[in-house]
Amino acid sequence: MSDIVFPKLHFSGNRLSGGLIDRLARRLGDLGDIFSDRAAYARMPADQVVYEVESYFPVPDGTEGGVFLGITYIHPGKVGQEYFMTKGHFHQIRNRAEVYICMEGEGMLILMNEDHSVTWAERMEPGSVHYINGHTAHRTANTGKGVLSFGAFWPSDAGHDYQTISEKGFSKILVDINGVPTLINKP
Ligand code: PAN
Ligand code: ZN
Repeated sequence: MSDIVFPKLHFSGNRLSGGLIDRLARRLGDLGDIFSDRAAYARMPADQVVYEVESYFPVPDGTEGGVFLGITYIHPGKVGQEYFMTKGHFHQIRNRAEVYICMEGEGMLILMNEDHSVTWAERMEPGSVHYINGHTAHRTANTGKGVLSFGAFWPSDAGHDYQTISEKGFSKILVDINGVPTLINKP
C-alpha cells in the first residue's frame, strides 16, 4: 500500500484545503452536559457555534499505523463564567497520545488523569506545542477575545471516548475570576 499518493494539503491561516476535508460545527445545543452553570446555559441560543473542526482522515478510522490531523477553531465566549470549550475525551485506546500546536489566540489545554483524581492545565498561545500523553483526557478552552485555533495530530486507531466525560466531566472547570482563567473544583 506504500505506493498510494496522498494529496498535499494547504492551510491558509483559517482554512484547510486540498484533500477530502471533514468539517463539523459544535453548537451550544450539542454541548448540553459540559457547562456547569445550567441557568446561564439555558439563556443562550442553542444554535450559537462554539467550535468548528476541519479534519483530514487519510486512512479509514481504526487503521493501525496511520495519523489523523484536525484543526480546531474555538470561538470566544463564556457560559456564565466558564469559557467556551470542547467536549473533551479520552482516546478509546487509552495509551494513544496526541500532539497539539497552537496557531492563533489564547487558551488553555485542560488535562485529566485516567482515574479522574488530577486535573491540570497548560497555557496555549501561538506557537505553543503540547504533548498529550496516553491515558489523559483532554479538552481546550478559549480564554481570549478572538478565535483560538490549534492543530491536532493523533494515531488513526485511537478512537474517541466521549461517554466517560459526558457522564463524569473533568474534576475541575476553568472559569474567569476577575479576568484570570482559573481552575476550580467542579461545583
Ligand atoms: C482534537 C479534538 C477537537 C475537538 O482534534 O477532537 O479539538 O474536541 P472534541 O473532540 O473533544 O469535541 C482531538 O483531540 N482529537 O483526538
Ligand atoms: Zn484527542
